[in-house]
Amino acid sequence: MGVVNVTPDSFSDGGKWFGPDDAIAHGLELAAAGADIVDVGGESTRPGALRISEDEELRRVGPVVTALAQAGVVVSIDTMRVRVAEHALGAGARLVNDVSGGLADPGMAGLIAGSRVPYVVMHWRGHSIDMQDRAIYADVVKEVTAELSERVTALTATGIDPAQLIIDPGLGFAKLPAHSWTLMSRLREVASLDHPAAPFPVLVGASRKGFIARLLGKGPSTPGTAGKPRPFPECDHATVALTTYAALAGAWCVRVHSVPGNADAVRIAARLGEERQS
Ligand code: PMM
Repeated sequence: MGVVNVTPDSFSDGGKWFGPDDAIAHGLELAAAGADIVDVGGESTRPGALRISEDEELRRVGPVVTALAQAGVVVSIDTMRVRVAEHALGAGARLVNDVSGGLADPGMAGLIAGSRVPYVVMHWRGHSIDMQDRAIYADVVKEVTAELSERVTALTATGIDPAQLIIDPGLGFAKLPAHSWTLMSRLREVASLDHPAAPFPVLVGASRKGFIARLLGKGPSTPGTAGKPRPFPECDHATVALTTYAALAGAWCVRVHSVPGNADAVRIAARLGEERQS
């Protein structure tokens, strides 16, 4: 899954594809480079980000979803809002990626149940403005899987088919770097939720996240110290390393900002997986 952030301020590539023409060209480029899905989002979710209005979100993503879908690209809409998801599905999007797992907008579950599209349910504890205050865990794997299990139970109770659901540990969302590393290293446990339909397909969004930038940056990596994180675009080789690991751990999809190295890593892992099974 290649990412098109139609935002002026996203975590890792904010402002680069803010105009619709640049965003559309970038989406086509990601698809040509081997992305099976292009994820279009209009709202930044970097830690501390303020929300934008629904109309502004629609204005940002509408033309991009329409043009990419018309060009035959499989488009995913990255939104927490039912109205944006509905508009995007009407414009040809085929998957809804909701970082709030249905918690931000009570109308989302009804749309997903009615439209039967695949739906990414990410682990989320609250909006970006203060999400890092909620990064408190005694056992991060246990708590994230329990909270995702609760979401899956609530969503399927509204009529969503469990086969529509893809789960995501939400790396960096209400997580300190140590939490993201633990979750990343134990992806198979994340997939095995306490639900009759488990294991679920897992999507991993590690690309250019702060936990990578801090590990590879200069100096001490403890938040609040003078350690300087590595700039985000320089984290792409490390992202490929994590993609290889995720794919070998059985992940269904990786959400990445730069496609070529990651597409190769997925194919390498698939080939190794075949070999292990033979
Ligand atoms: N991360 C971001 C945005 N959307 N969606 C899913 N499912 N998983 C993620 O980890 C995720 C996401 C934030 O990353 P960006 O702003 O750097 O693209």
